[in-house]
Amino acid sequence: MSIVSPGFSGRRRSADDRLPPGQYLTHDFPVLSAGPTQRVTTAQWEFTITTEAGQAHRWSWSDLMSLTSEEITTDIHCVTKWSKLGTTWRGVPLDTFFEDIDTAADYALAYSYGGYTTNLPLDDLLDNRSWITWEFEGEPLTPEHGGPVRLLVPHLYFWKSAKWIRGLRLAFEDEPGFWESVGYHEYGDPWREQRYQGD
Ligand SMILES: Nc1nc2c(c(=O)[nH]1)N[C@H]1C(S)=C(S)[C@@H](COP(=O)(O)O)O[C@H]1N2
Ligand SMILES: [Mo]
Repeated sequence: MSIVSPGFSGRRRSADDRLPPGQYLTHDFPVLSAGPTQRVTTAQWEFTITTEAGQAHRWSWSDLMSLTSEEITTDIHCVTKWSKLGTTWRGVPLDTFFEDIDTAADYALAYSYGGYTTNLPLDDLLDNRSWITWEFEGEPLTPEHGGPVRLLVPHLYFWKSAKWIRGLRLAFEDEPGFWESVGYHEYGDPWREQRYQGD
């Protein structure tokens, strides 16, 4: 299955229309990591969703591989002002993981191997807008770009797309993640240019 996300409509929209305010186009793929590149093998990798009631649901790499995946073509926007158009990924929508999860939580805190965290409203993970991904442009995700598995949330600034994703903690209250706690915007919509707190 191939998914074309909202905002991506191929050649019919010019690159300019697809560039949020203050962003410029890049054709390479910059690496931005707050700490060292994590080296996680697929055998070690595990993904856990913990509900507000403390119930944990876990998926191994082979569990992940058994789920129906799709190809995603989407634009991505980094808060440091680069945007990259028409990137292609393979992944499983978060909706799939939430099928059997009983939650009334409003927020999710994504956490990664290495300790990185980022927060977002649970709704933003659903409705086919966010994916657990392991391929970029048809190749396995490199460790520098978050391999073996990263979160992809292309409608928000790219710092929300946690590399080396390890799990999600669901809660009734919003808890700032790594960048959010040092002044980045809690939501981070590139179209509203929500870079920093107060934007
Ligand atoms: N685990 C982790 N995920 C992360 C980061 C990080 O430092 N650690 N940086 C974020 C930021 S600020 C950006 S712009 C993107 C960069 O992804 P890339 O290195 O694949 O371009 O990853 C995001 N996810
Ligand atoms: Mo970033």
